[in-house]
Amino acid sequence: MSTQIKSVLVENRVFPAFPELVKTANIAGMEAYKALVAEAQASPEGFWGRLAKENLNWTTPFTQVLDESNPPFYKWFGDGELNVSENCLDRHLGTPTEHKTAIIFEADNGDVTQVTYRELYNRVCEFANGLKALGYKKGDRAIIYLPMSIEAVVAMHVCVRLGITHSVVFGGFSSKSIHERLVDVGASLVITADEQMRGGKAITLKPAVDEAISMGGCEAVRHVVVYKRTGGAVNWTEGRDLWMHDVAKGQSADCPAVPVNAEHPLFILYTSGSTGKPKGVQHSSAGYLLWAMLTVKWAFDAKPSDVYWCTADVGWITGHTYIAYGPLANGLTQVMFEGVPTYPNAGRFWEMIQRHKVTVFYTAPTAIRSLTKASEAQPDVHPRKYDLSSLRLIGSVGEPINPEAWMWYFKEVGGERCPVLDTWWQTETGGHMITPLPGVTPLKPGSCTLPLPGIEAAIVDEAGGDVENGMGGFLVVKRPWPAMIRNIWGDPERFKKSYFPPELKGYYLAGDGAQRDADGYFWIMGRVDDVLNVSGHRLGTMEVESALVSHPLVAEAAVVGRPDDTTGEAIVAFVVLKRDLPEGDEAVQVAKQLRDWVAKEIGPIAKPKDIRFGENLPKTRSGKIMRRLLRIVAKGEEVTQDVSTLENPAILTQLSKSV
Ligand code: 6R9
Repeated sequence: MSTQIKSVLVENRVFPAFPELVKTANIAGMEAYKALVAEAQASPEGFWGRLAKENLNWTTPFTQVLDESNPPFYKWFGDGELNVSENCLDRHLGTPTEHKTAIIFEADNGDVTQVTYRELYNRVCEFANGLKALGYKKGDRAIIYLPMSIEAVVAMHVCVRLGITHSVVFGGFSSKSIHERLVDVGASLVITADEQMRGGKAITLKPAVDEAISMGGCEAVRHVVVYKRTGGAVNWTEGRDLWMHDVAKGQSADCPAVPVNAEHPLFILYTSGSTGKPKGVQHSSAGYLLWAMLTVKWAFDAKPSDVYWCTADVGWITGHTYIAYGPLANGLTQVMFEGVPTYPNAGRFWEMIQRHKVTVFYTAPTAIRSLTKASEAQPDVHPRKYDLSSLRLIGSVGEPINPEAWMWYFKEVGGERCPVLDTWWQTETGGHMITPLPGVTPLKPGSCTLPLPGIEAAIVDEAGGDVENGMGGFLVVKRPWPAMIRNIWGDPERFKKSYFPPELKGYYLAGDGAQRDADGYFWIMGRVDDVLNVSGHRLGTMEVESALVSHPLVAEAAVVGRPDDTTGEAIVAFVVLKRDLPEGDEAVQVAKQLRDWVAKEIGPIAKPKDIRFGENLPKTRSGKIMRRLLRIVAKGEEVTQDVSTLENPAILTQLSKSV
């Protein structure tokens, strides 16, 4: 852990909030934001209690807002009861939203299916009644291994409606990952599909579930319910395997939601830590829902006329909060997409925005960077070829968005009319934490700007002391908030150790390095373990990457440290160019150009010692660059670790060659 992470990233451009949004947004203007911040500071419990009463439907109202008697095991609204699915579906029945489109689903091949809130409710109820008939009940755990589909949202709500805790496993994960999660949560139910469609190809799902169960230790599993997506051949275990449509067939379209305690585990979602096996992040029901609902209302400025589209997969936290729960609680119409951004061509996202008249678009920097690259190579799929005039807000999540990518997104996708919402948050935080608000925040490319009302984010040193603006440190949250992680499933000790280290005064430790500028804006510098120390100078990998990416030849770059005898650490840069892979002398030339460029942008200290060119970078299926692997490759060592979560394992060989 390092204390003096020094940021040398300088970004002076500021884009004031658009006047129209300052007038009409759900939080309209800086004064309105400051009033909420002040209300939360004056009385956190009064603030959260008011919002929980105003926004959620309770079957049993709470009398206590926060129970802090056993930190960090906080309880929010702990004697209240409600049901999250009821708060997303039933609440709209009998209102104008009942017959509004809830989901516009676009399949990989372009087929479009739509459901209204009423239809979604009916489908959830029929399936829930079917599961009830099979004996599933509150307290059970289910693994969901489904492709992006209306059925995935239905399956999540079916569980929640019955008080079953779900754990969604991303469709790209291997049988080994499913097995680990099955065993860890002690699931009695698995909901999967025969296959999924991606980029014109059918990819099987059920065989991975069959294999996972056969690995043993999953005796609790009673049924595998299968959604027939393609009709591809599947092996069938009689008695255990059931078709989803058969489970729902003939069931009543009304299924009263089971009230659960506010703290009832809504879901467990696994995320990788820096060491050890993935952590089962356990979320609550009421506190999580409150934040999912409010952040969609505040950051995405939810309006009844919106067509909202979050491109994340439901297998990630973004797909939970910003597809399955937040938008539905707000009664929004949302687009859901089965396929990949590059099929049938790299204009797919823009074409879909045009087709469905999307108003709010939320995606990841990695998608933005790769589509920038594609549209420069193929002018036909450049965003300017499409009518994107319906857009009013564009968001980003998952990693720092470098100023160059931010500017491209702002100009080419948002037409300089739409604020870019760079939302910083984590699986553990449940929802947005530090993010611009469309009607409030002047934007600076590359900064996630200011914390949301009620979120006491700060930058501290390793003793938990505040660091001054302009100095780097650990990003922490000083007070508990309703949507925070409640536990690591089955491992309270690891929960305490990972997130509330004793030296940090009980603050929540995010694991990211960050700094604030003179205006109090937050600049995320990447994971704390991604901070480099070169000759005693500390540099965020993000800063070097930003410098590289701002070079006209560079599409994408990842930077890691490698132990070095003289400088402590040396910088190794993995670079994807906007043109063909350079060879021989040419590669040497380009590498020199890039080194000089970085020296000019940041300073000679940031010059990468070693530059490697590749056609792509190793990424997880959620699009995160796997720096852990790059560090091994940078050292010239062989990768012996499991690379099964990697999108493109072959790329490692290419990147092992120095220029
Ligand atoms: C929502 C999500 C969390 C980590 C987080 C940070 C990085 C996410 C970011 C960002 C800079 C942003 N991260 N959003 N870094 N700016 N706007 O991605 O959750 O998968 O748990 O990842 O992602 O490093 O700590 P998760």
